[in-house]
Amino acid sequence: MTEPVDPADAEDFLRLFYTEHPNEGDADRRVAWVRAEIDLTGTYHHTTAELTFGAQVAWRNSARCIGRLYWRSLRVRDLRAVRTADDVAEHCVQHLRQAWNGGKLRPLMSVFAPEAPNRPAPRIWNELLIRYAGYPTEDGGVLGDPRYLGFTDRVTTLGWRPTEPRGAFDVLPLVVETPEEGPRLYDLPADAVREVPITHPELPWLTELGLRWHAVPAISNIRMVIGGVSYPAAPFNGWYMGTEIGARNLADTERYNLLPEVARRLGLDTSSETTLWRDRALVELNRAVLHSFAAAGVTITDHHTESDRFLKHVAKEQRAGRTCPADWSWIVPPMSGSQTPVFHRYYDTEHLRPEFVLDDDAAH
Ligand code: HEM
Ligand code: NRG
Repeated sequence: MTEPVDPADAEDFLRLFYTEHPNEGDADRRVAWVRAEIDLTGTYHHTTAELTFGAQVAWRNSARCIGRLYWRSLRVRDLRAVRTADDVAEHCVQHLRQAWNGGKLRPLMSVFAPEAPNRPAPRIWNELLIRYAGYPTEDGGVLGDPRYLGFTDRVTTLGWRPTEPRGAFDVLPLVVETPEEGPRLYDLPADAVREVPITHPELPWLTELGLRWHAVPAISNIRMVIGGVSYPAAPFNGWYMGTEIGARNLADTERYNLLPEVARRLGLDTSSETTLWRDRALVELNRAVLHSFAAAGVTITDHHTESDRFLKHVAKEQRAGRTCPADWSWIVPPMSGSQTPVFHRYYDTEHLRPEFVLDDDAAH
């Protein structure tokens, strides 16, 4: 059961809000009000301005995120009154449509009800709103995304049936759980799931591989904690950095594992690691991802540009008198690390709040 909010956590956040909003008036009055509210109810309500700022700062404090230069541009949908599974699912669909914005992706967050003492909140089981199913095949392999074998199995047990014939890019249903209703399944409508077919600027055969990826990366299982109040369902999105798709999702041996096939089609010598066939195939696959998103008019960024922007952000934060916590092992891109400026330095690792927290039990 949810513990009451610690008034000291609330006060820390409110003082930060008023420090960064000097025109908003008197911090002491608001702190006194919130302390009384916590005494009475065990929790308190953020104003919409506090919620928006709290979400922006949770992003600003995300040590693993290279995309933080634009933290102030995050738009927040205040959906704290939404409680039924049907409504949560419908608002997630609307979130995807608004984030899409005709291909010019908008950083957006939808905040559903927070946890309160004796009042558990809705939860979204999916790691991201859009993910592809993984199915075991008869020859011991996997069709689709191997990372979601377990999740696909769980939703199948709950009653989900994929459209036949099954494919490598079948969009999984949303699973929304409320205390009253238990877990419920929702198929996403096609117009909420924008996808980009992967083609290559010079290699026509790459199109034949039938690869695609979804345009909007919307993390949906990370808890946001602001001033002691916990928001377990607050899906958010920005846009992709190409390497997330080309160097991880499509390339990891535990995911789509496409480098052997790309290397074979490129005619590379795969008999020895010293030919660097993996590295050569990786570059072409990543060029294809960036080329395809650009051709489709969908926002994406490359790891060199994003690394530059991130260091601009760190410098800007320093000028504002703040530290910028960063986790080197997440910030450095998964290819050509030493060719990006983020590789060649250390970062502050201090933990700051408001924050995003990945619960152990959230990894469904
Ligand atoms: C992680 C880029 C927007 C919060 C990441 C990662 C990248 C990235 C490359 C590492 C992902 C991985 O290796 O799996 C970007 C870009 C954005 C953006 C290019 C464009 C605007 C956002 C927004 C938020 C956010 C809007 C929240 C409001 C996070 C968090 C993580 C993360 C919490 C860590 C995820 C985890 O622990 O699994 N981001 N991001 N990012 N980002 Fe961003
Ligand atoms: N690597 C994951 C997505 C993680 C978050 N990345 C972002 N977030 N770009 C993947 O699906 O590849 N964002 O909010 O933009």
